[in-house]
Amino acid sequence: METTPEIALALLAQMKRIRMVEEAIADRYPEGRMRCPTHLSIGQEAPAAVLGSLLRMDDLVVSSHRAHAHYLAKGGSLRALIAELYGKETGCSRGRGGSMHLVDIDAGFMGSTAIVANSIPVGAGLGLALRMRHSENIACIFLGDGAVEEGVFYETANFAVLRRLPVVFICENNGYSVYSPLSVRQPENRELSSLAAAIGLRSGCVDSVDVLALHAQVAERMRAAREECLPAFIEIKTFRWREHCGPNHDDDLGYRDARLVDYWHAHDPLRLLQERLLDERCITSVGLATMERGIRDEIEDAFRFAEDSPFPDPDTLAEGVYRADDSVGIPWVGN
Ligand SMILES: Cc1ncc(C[n+]2csc(CCOP(=O)(O)OP(=O)(O)O)c2C)c(N)n1
Ligand SMILES: [Mg+2]
Repeated sequence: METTPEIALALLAQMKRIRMVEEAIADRYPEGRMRCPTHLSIGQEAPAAVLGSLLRMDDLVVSSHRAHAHYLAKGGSLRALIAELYGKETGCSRGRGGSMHLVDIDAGFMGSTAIVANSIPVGAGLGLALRMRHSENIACIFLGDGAVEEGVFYETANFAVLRRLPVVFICENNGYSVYSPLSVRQPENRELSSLAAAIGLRSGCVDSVDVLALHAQVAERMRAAREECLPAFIEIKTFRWREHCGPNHDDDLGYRDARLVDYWHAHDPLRLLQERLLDERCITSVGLATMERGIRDEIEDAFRFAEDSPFPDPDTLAEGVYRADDSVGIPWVGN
């Protein structure tokens, strides 16, 4: 698929939106009204934006603890995300789940969970359901490099290969599981994509610095996965800018080499894409300001909505996320 100027602009808008939403969350977090742990994707917006542009509305997605970007890029409601962080009844998990438990079934975002790797088999189950119904849709599983160290990843990958499930594993490799770099978790020179390839997944590794190149490479791999109906693993090299959990920077702790941090700040995929689109006159500085104003308005609206929404009635907490009369079937998969 050719990465047209329209796609490039949509990628820029989505990445900007994700970053501005998360910066707004980080700015307001110290007010103490978002009482859940929050894992931000600032710096690593590119994989979510690219997948969001390539997945169809009726493809299905699962993710894990760092899921705001995936949820938003798949079309999850921003108002319901912010209300969830505020613990409000109007949140996407009715205020019961917080930042790590996002869901928007209408958008095909089937859920994110806090236990590393535990949404991986759920994604394969969605793929199995799609295959059994001869659907042309795919299930996309977002996971981090740390999740590849969980046994359930291997069981699920094996099952997906065995049953030729329409499943794409998107591994955001930011090089760290909390404070531990890959170098203390995996033998030297081992690529995660080679591990996945050894199990039989169509596998490859791509860099996210050049967002348009990333889009073209992922588009080709997604096309193959869809048309040949073979499960795939796409490792995307990326970098988180803030602390593992929370709104702050933690580079003073020294667990990441300063040169690595400097490299990624100098090669911010979002800034590089923006500069390129300005250079190539795909967008003017006035157009950019209009884009930013629109996003800012949307964010203001979402925070106002969250603040004005009620907390859950304590007597209803045992109801869980879905009310008894809610239809929770997957519209395209059937009940
Ligand atoms: C089963 C399990 N073990 C440990 C944790 C604690 N934990 C939360 S996030 C995380 C790191 C995961 O790293 P990665 O998958 O690379 O995702 P990233 O945070 O880098 O996006 C860990 C160990 C957990 N939530 N679940
Ligand atoms: Mg990681």
